[in-house]
Amino acid sequence: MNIPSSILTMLVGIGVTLISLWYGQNHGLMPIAASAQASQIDGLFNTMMTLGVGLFILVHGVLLVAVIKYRRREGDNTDGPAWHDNFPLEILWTALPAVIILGIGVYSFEIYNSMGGLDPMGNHDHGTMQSHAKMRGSAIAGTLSDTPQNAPQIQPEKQIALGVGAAPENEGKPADLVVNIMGLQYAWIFTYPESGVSSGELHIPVNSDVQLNLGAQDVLHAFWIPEFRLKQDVIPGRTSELRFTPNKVGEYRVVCAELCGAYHGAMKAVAFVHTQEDFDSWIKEQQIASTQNLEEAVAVNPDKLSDGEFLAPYVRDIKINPESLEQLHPTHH
Ligand SMILES: [Cu+2]
Repeated sequence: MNIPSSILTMLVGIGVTLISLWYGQNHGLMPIAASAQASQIDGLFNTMMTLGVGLFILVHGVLLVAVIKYRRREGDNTDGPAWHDNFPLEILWTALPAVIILGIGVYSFEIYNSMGGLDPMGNHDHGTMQSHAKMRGSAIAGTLSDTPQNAPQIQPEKQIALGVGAAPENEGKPADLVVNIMGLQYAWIFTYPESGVSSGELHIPVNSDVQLNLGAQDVLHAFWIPEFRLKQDVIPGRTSELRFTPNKVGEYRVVCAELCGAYHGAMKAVAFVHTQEDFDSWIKEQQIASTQNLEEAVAVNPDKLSDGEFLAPYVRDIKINPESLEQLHPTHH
């Protein structure tokens, strides 16, 4: 019995669809999702994976069938039929990708918006050159809030137009925690403006609305935490922003995703997502450690000491006895 080709085509279509749908959800290519925003990105990725697998099977299936079915038979040296132009087919293979690409475009823009994506065209900072010059000269500890003197006064929230801002439901609300991040060859420096702590690691409490303000001191870097599905270029002289909600306690890698120099590959840091209590105690520890360092720093700072205090540690080393004094002042006799 011969199966009509339309039924065969339909069965193949159903099979390809089922395989693509299954693989699109079970590819296991993504690391664990550790932020509230990650599931949306995964949704987009899975959709593209589903379409990609379907197209892959379709294209390679047709190739395989053609290779087997239309192979040259023994003793057949004739030319193949010279046919060209299949108008309906051409319409199909032009329209189908167009619809798919448009759909993915609209879908991804929708996700970017719902995550709080910022409009790069809204970035009106005319003071880029001045602020760049200023950033170069500033010390590592320079804060990201440094604004160039002669730059036009712009509302800070208007100036930041790179990255991901507050999700629509958090719009207008200040974030629970703000961390300023400075990228430099070859490290990330994390400062916590509220508590004055600075660190080489990112520590954030779970399920809180976290805002990262990102800047670069020297060259382009890119801040990337794969588990949060967030990546943002950091640009000297500009501040970019990432706002998100970490939702899994754990330790994640912070990667620089922009080739920034010879030791770019070593530009790594760790992001710790803590429970709120653990985070509070970490902040406290850091504050105690930094005040201790500060006290030590004051103790060796000569400006803050009287001459006696300053010389005290040295006096012990100078062995003064009457004979040496005599030698020092021979003219007094
Ligand atoms: Cu880098």
